[in-house]
Amino acid sequence: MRFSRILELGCILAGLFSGAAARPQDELVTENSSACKNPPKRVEWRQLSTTQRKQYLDAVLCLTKKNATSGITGAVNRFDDHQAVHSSQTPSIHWVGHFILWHRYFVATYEKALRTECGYTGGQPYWDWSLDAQPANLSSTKAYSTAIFDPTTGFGGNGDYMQPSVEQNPLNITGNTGGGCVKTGPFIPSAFTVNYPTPDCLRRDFIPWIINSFADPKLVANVLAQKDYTSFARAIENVPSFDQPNIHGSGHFGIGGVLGTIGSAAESPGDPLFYLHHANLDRILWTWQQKDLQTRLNQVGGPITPFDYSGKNVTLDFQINMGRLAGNATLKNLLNTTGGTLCYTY
Ligand SMILES: *[C@@H]1O[C@H](CO)[C@@H](O)[C@H](O)[C@H]1NC(C)=O
Ligand SMILES: *[C@@H]1O[C@H](CO)[C@@H](O)[C@H](O)[C@H]1NC(C)=O
Ligand SMILES: *[C@@H]1O[C@H](CO)[C@@H](O)[C@H](O)[C@H]1NC(C)=O
Ligand SMILES: *[C@@H]1O[C@H](CO)[C@@H](O)[C@H](O)[C@H]1NC(C)=O
Ligand SMILES: *[C@@H]1O[C@H](CO)[C@@H](O)[C@H](O)[C@H]1NC(C)=O
Ligand SMILES: *[C@@H]1O[C@H](CO)[C@@H](O)[C@H](O)[C@H]1NC(C)=O
Ligand SMILES: *[C@@H]1O[C@H](CO)[C@@H](O)[C@H](O)[C@H]1NC(C)=O
Ligand SMILES: [Cu+2]
Repeated sequence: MRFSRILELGCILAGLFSGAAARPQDELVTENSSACKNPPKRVEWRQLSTTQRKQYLDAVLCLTKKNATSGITGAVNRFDDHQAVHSSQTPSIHWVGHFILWHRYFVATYEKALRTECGYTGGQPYWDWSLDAQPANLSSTKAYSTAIFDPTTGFGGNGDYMQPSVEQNPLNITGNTGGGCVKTGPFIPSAFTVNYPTPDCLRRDFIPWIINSFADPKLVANVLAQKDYTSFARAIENVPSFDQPNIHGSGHFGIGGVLGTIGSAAESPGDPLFYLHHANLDRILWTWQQKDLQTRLNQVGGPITPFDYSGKNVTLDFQINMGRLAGNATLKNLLNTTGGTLCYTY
């Protein structure tokens, strides 16, 4: 299994930092219908005006100026807090039945921080990469000239090319074009540091063939065609191999490649683009749910332990933990995005 490195990496990091990790809050967050009156609407990045784009990017930078509260060693600010919580749970939240709902709660928790702590008034934007992929020309770099990478109104672009060492590329991923620090946009080294687990610049490492094949609209259609939650959850991650594309890998490896921040399983939320990538995956879940709400607001499944497809499955009362970022929530509470535990729509 080629991706096992990713899990191993997660285990190593979790082992290193678990001693310092915050204990979860005692409260259990439950649904409260009166708590969601005006759900913020999440829109595609391109639908925001340039003023709104700046407001969003400013709110992200604002989070980096507020002191950490997660209690996790190495997290300096509120942006790092989120990355550190993801990192500490990496080995138990991927290739499991709760993968997509854990990340749903995670993105919503970040969105809430932007809104309540940094005055952002919109919903968490998403990046629909399937609009940019060129599956008929895998060497095309067109996806990287889209608005999201704009040097002044977007997140900036690629890093300079660096040749990865054999150790840095255990999965033998081909075709990386960057790996250095991001050189344009709001997250350049003079303005932004990825503090956790050790301070570094934000790195990007575009790989055209991955964005063009993994973000193929046909793959999205296949995920949306799944008949039940268990098969949906499995289709969105697919198998851990670069020989078989999966839409979850599109943003991670099309942007993060071998050396980029968002290509690291544990540290990927160190790239602010992570939240736009995962909001799009969440939108795909939401879209799938809309096709049969009665069933799809009440159904979960898939393994509790990564890849354990014949073992125990998650159930509606399975609890998701956000460290000190938010209280525990059940999967049942996370199926409805306007149920009160969550409050947003698309
Ligand atoms: C929160 O969820 C975690 C993980 O599912 C669980 O281990 C923990 O006991 C829960 N905490 C509370 C207070 O229920
Ligand atoms: C439900 O949410 C409303 C509005 O936020 C709040 O006033 C009320 O106390 C909440 N009820 C419970 C039971 O938490
Ligand atoms: C934030 O942390 C710094 C460094 O530990 C400290 O000097 C400062 O007082 C803190 N600010 C607030 C508002 O707590
Ligand atoms: C494919 O993309 C490459 C790189 O952008 C470009 O040079 C080439 O002309 C494209 N090929 C076709 C058939 O469009
Ligand atoms: C990557 O390449 C090295 C050297 O050729 C090889 O030993 C290793 O098994 C390859 N790893 C994978 C995951 O294919
Ligand atoms: C978990 O779900 C899978 C797929 O539906 C099923 O094959 C398996 O038997 C279930 N596991 C248990 C322990 O019930
Ligand atoms: C989600 O929960 C809210 C609050 O309980 C409820 O009003 C709404 O109908 C639910 N959504 C769906 C699609 O059932
Ligand atoms: Cu993740």
